[in-house]
Amino acid sequence: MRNKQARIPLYILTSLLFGLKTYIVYRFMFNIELDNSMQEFILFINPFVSAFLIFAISVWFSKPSRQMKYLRYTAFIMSFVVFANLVFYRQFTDFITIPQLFMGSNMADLGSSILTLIKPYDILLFADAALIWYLSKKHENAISVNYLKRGKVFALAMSLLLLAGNFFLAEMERPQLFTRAFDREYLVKNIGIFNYHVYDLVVHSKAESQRVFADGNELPEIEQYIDENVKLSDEKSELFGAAKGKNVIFVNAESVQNFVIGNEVNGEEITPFLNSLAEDEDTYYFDNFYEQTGQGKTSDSEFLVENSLYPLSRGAVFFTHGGNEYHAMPEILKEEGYFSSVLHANNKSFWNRDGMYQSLMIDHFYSEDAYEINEENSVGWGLKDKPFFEQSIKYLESMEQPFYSKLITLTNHFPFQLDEEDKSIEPYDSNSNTLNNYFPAVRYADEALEEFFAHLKESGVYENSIIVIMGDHIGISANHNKAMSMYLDKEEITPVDQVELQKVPLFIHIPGHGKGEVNSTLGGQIDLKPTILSLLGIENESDLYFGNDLFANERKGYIALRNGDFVSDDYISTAGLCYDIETGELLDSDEETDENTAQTANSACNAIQDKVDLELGYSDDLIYGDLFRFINFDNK
Ligand code: GP9
Ligand code: MN
Repeated sequence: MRNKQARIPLYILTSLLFGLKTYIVYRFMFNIELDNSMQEFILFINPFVSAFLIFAISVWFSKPSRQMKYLRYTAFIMSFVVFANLVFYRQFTDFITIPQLFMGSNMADLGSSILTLIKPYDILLFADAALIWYLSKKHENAISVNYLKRGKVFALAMSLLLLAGNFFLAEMERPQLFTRAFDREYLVKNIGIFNYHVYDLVVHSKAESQRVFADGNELPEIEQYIDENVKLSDEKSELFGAAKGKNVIFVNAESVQNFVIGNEVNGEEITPFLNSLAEDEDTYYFDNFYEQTGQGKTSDSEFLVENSLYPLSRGAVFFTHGGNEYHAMPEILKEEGYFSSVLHANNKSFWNRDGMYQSLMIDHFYSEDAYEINEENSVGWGLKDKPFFEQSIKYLESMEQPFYSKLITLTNHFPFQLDEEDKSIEPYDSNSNTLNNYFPAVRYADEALEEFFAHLKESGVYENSIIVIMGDHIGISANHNKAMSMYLDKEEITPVDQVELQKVPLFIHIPGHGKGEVNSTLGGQIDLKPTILSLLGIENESDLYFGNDLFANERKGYIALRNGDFVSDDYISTAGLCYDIETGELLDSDEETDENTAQTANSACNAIQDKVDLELGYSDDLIYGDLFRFINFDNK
């Protein structure tokens, strides 16, 4: 037997160092919200628990050299997992999911962003692994232990005990954590990043098997739900057919949030063109409209618009289910003689668009190759929006009409980089460069849109078209709340504010219409497909979808966000808690039942939550089971 004098087995030392490091990363590098001391405590112990769990496995290798090798490599691999999550988090304020890992091309394409996301001091994340490497190599003989059965059983028992203790506390702190998951931050906060990855793997495999076993039996229940809860009335909206036979030009406005509309920075209007458009008599401007995307960002917003289905809570559905059958807007429009296309000056495989667009039955994709891109006309992610629109006009002009074309902009993308000559307004001045630079970038997008309208008018396409402009998702994440609260002149960004910041602008411009207005109907991206089809006067009764025509009188009255939060006319629910939308106050769950009303506000809010959960679940079922393959819409 070697090494009687070893005080502390290397796997325990490795676990302690690794646990400590991970804790420091959780606490100071991720922006994990801690509401009470119990959460603090759980966050403190879970890195040690997972580290112990993984490193204690080394005792089962009987050869000491193998033990050392195991510790060396796992310490590096696990450090890399922490590092990768950190880089990912800096970009998406979220943790990696298994489907994201298969988005290699996306990760590579992050290009200019990724460099801004890696910091020199990140190297320290590998310091403990390097130390373990050194110790285990240099002093292998001195520190190797040939564990007896007792030592092995101890390691195993301790691992399981620690894990059980951690899970018990987590479940106490967040009942139903594992069944409902809430969001990834909760999972990481409670069980740690490694156990979260294991959990994610299990969920992912379960989803995969769902497709294999789905046979369409699930459909009647979903159809019934939609008939009873979504398609609330057969009555057509007043605007049904208002744009019959017209082209649809849809602009996906990268990262434009609603708070910039009508607002100023340093005393200057941020979006003078969009502000004037909002006032225009041919424009409906929706100022109470939400983005509902998940991890798939732009692609999720596209998915919502084309299908009126929800994207997935994990990964980008464009990637994970790009080969499914759908019954998307381009397919429906094709039957009405429309030609559909997407114009976007980026790599065609980004977000797996080339694959997914075929499933959505989009006729043509004008991607990067269709544009002249050089040093002068590009910045950040690629071709600037002004030359993008300018170069797109020739395609629109020569396109077979009627057409449905979606143009996806790019310049106003994190990190909101602009060339000096494109900056018309000064950045904001706060501790967040992201927010500071956001304003000039949004102004650039606004000017690009103004030019686009002018090009459309010159080309003659304008008169025969309706133009829809929609912000795809937020540009400023909760990481910048301090700066955001300063800009909005608020003491802090409350959970209710956070949800409301998910509003994006929606403009529907119908040349010659004359009845436009600012419309404060509660809506979301899920509503675009029924709205556009109705404007074009296309009946679509047999379809399966979860949105409502924004101009319809009877609507569901709530907008589900992809993380399970929702907004209704009266409430905002976030992280499982209900708030009054007017006052922003938390509804008291112990509130006495008013004798005259059957339900307390809280239970009314919970009733909506149940519907939201059901609806998101049904939408997921349709996607996971690839259920559209069982429906023949031609016969309906
Ligand atoms: C990439 C563009 C940006 O082609 O759509 O994607 P995002 O990062 O916003 O999802
Ligand atoms: Mn985007």
